[in-house]
Amino acid sequence: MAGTRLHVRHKSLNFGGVKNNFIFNIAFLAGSMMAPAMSGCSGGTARSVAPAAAETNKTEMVSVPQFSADSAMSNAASQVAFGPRVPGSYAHRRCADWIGERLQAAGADTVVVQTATLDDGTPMRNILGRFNLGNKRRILLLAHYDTRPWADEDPEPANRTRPIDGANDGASGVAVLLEAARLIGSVDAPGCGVDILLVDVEDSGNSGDDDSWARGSQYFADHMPYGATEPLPEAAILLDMVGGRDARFCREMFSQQYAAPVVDAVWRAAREAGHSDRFADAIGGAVNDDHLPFLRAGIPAIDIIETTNDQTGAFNPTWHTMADNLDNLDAATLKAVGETVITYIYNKK
Ligand code: 1BN
Ligand code: ZN
Repeated sequence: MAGTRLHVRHKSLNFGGVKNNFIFNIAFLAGSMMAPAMSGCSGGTARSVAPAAAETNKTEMVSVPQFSADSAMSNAASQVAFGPRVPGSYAHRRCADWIGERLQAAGADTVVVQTATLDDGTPMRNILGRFNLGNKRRILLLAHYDTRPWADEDPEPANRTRPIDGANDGASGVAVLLEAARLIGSVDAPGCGVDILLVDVEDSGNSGDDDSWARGSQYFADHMPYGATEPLPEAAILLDMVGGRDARFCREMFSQQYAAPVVDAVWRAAREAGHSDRFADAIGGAVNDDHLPFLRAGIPAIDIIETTNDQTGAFNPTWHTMADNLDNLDAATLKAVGETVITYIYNKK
């Protein structure tokens, strides 16, 4: 088939071991997460989670549409061109409108826009594009589109009150997911339902205040816009900072601890797509990110995020600095992540 790659579909599920060590000094999150995440994984929530695929040893060929790194880069450039997407700003509103239009144009069955005013007066808008609505077995893909109002990690003190472009931290995940939406909404639809969620108000948090991060996701998890009898997504995959130069992704620690089968399946998809060099079979840092509200809600959720950068030992050196701009975005990284996600989705039934 033109524009597609053929892959072997492995129909067995892998359940990896659970590790229990923490870095990034946010181990206290584990205590608050343990009960809800564990009960969700054992099916103890009010909503039902669709059963995992039956385990068999059969393999079959599936066609995987071709992810365009050029389109992804152009998606990132469009976002950066709006200016910093700081909640409450004109650039942020225009970017949110544009995301909704792009999901419609990609062929979403419906686009749900969730708006709220948060406690401190911050206007919030989450945008959800739903594909293959007839399919009850669903995967949720998400990324935040807001950008940090302050470059507070910038080496130059004068820059630390300035807003960032957020080419990597914000635009990269959205860029990959809008390109994925284009493929998923095309004639070459995958065998599962896909929800693509662009969340707001992730990045206005303060260190020392865990709940001040990922506020759009917290709101979404508290107000999931699904029908009363609709199963929750089987898995959620967060893309955050997926465009760093030569980035390598390790298994984010909360993801590995609470959603190991999803991590395994995504890392297997990376291998099938030829990106084992980018998706290392190693444990990375633990990050207070948009996947945590979903884990707490009982949805196995993982975070694809760069946490073991060679220079910093943690995030990309551009993190929360003025250098988080288009010049430092790596098309090859976007491609590796995009091909991995698409391979994962098209191997799902
Ligand atoms: C990820 C990208 N995050 C912010 N920008 C989440 C985070 C929260 C990272 C607290 C470090 C500390
Ligand atoms: Zn950030």
